[in-house]
Amino acid sequence: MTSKHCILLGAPLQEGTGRLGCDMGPSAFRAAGLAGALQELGHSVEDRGNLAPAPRRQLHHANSAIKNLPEVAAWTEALSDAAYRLGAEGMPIVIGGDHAMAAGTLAGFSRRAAEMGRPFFVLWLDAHPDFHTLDSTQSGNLHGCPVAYATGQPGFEGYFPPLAAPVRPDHICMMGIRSVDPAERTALAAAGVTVHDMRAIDEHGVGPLLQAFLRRVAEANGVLHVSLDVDFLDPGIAPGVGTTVPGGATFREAHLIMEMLHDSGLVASVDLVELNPFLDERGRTALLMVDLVASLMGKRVMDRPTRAGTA
Ligand code: 4U7
Ligand code: MN
Ligand code: MN
Ligand code: MN
Repeated sequence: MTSKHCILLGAPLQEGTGRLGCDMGPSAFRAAGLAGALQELGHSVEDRGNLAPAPRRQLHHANSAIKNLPEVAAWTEALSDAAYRLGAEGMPIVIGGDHAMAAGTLAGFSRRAAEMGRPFFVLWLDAHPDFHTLDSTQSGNLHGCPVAYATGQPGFEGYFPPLAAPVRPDHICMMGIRSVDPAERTALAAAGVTVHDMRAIDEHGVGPLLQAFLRRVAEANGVLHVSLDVDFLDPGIAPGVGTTVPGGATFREAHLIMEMLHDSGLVASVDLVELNPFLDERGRTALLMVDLVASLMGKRVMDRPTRAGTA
C-alpha cells in the first residue's frame, strides 16, 4: 500500500445551512479519531487546524430568501485559496462544516489540477445535487448551491470569487441522490451531470456504476476529488446531520464505494461535510464517517483488494 501525506484542514462554517451545529464538525472528527485512524494505516498526518473566513463584504441580492451571503462568500474565498495551495502539498482532507464548503474546495482543487495540466473529476456523494443558483434557491440555504457555482452556472458573478477553472459538468458523477428540486432537475440535465440516484443504485448496485466512472477518470489520467455529505448515508446509520432524507446508502454500499476508490488510486482530495454533532447520538455518525475515511485510505477486511482487478 502506498502511504500518503494527509493534510487535515477544518472549515467550521455553518452559515450555509438553516440551523446551527455544523461549526462543531471539525472537532467531532478529531474526537472520533480521524488522525489516528489514518496513522494506523501507515499514512503521515498533519493537522493544520481550522481555517478562518476572508473578510466579509456587503452583498445584496434580489433573491431575498438567501441567507448569510456575505459569510458564505467570505468562506468560499478563503477555502478556494486554501484548497489551491493544499492541492500541491499532499492529500488534503477538508473537514466541514456545511456543504457550502465545496464551493471553495471544488474551485481551488480544480484550479490546481488545471495548472498541473490534468483533467479534474468529482465524485459527489449526497442525497442532494446541490445544484441551485443564487436565483433558483427557494430555501436560501447556500449549502444547496456549491456545484452550480463551481461549474460556472450563471448568476454567481460579483458575489462569489471568479473561477480560474470551472469544473466540467460532464466530469461530475453524483451518487445517492434522492431529493432534487425542480429547478435543479432541469439544470442538471441541461449541464450533462451524471446522476446515479438511489433508484439506479437499487437496480444496478454501487459497484458497476462507480466502476464505469473510475474507468473514465483513469483513462483521462484525471485527478479525482470526493465530496462526501453525511446525508448520503441512510439516516438510520447516520443521524448526525440536519438534512436527513430516508432511503440512503447502506453501511456496505458506502464502504464498498470507499474500498473501490482506494483500490483505484485516483483520489487526490476529500471533503467531509454536513456532520452536525449537536444532532448526533453519542458520536456514532462521526465514528462511522471516520471508518469510511479509513476504508478510503486502505483499510480492508482481508489482505487483498475487496474488489479484484481494479488497481
Ligand atoms: B446539502 C434543498 F430544498 N435542495 O435547496 C435546498 F431540499 O448540502 C436541500 O446537500 C439542500 O445538505 C441540501 O435547501 C444541501 C432542499
Ligand atoms: Mn450536500
Ligand atoms: Mn445533502
Ligand atoms: Mn445536508
